[in-house]
Amino acid sequence: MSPTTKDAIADRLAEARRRTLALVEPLDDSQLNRVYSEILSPLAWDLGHIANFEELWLVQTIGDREPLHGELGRFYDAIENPRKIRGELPILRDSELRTYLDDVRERTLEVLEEVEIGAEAEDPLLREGFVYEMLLAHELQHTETMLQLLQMVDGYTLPDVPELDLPDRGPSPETSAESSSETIAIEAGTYEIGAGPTGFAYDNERGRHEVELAAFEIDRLPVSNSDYAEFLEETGAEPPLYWERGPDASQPLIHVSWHEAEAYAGWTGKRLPTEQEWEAASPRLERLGRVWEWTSSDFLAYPGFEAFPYPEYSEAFFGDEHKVLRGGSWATHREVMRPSFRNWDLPQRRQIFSGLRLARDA
Ligand code: AVJ
Ligand code: FE
Repeated sequence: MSPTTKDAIADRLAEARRRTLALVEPLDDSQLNRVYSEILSPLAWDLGHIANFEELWLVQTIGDREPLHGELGRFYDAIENPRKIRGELPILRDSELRTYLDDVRERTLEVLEEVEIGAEAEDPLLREGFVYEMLLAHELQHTETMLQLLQMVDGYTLPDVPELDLPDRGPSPETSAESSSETIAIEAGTYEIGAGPTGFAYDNERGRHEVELAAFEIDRLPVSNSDYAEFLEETGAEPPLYWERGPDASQPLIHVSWHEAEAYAGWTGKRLPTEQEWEAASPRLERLGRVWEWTSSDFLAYPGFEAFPYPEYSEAFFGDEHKVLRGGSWATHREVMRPSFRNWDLPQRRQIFSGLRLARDA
């Protein structure tokens, strides 16, 4: 692979890191170490985990080097260490943490010089630069998790830097009364679902396969705060998380659980789309990328699923416990948004940037 492509990878890794560091720049060490919520990690854990994941894949696995801190990696294993205990782990903190981030990156760049990452690379981890794409996606996904926690930090405001030019900070898109109730009709037929064989995608998006869908309708826009306000008034349901901060009526509803999304859809006489319906309709949907959209689907393996490169990324979460979300939110980097991307979470969660879009049988 040509040196410019390696340079491009190095630049993108640097850009993701600038985004990560810009997010925490306004905070001091005590805020990084503080446990704000049982369902989220202290920011210091996310930072150390980002570096440790990089060290594991780009330095140890690809570069065949020893880790910098021996057994430290086991405290950054997301499955071994549930979020509610992460504040008590002997993880790196303060200046040691910053040094670790820098030292791992230095070694990553050293290894990058040595490897062959072309389309013909023998190692499937290196083919088309897969492992580098995975690392980039991982860091960018963690910046979204960090933003979930940053919502809970009193007085936190996003630094005004280009790395954090998040869509939510732009002018709010106009919606007229008629456009918010418009639906798109999708014909019955066979649709292709999932990521194609080339280009970066997670294992859970493969293999691409056909599904038969009955005719259905789906809303052009996600449910708005003003739509939901009506529901709250009529039913006395509990408001979404952070509702008291004063939502802009025309903006998409955000911070609702799957249960709340289901209840709202039922109240309107419609329903949540399945993830297959969502993906089939995706080229025609509008206002994507402001809120994740809950679907009615459980997070399950596609036909012919093969775990790659490790079963703990997706396979460990398959089953009826987690529901799939599609699209992406204002906190999702555009580089990790794609129609086949499957996000998942527990149905009671609402600290995530989640809303919904309504569907119904035609
Ligand atoms: C895809 C957001 C559900 O946070 O558990 C981060 C992403 N995986 N590190 C998660 C992820 C490993 C994942 N979600
Ligand atoms: Fe992770």
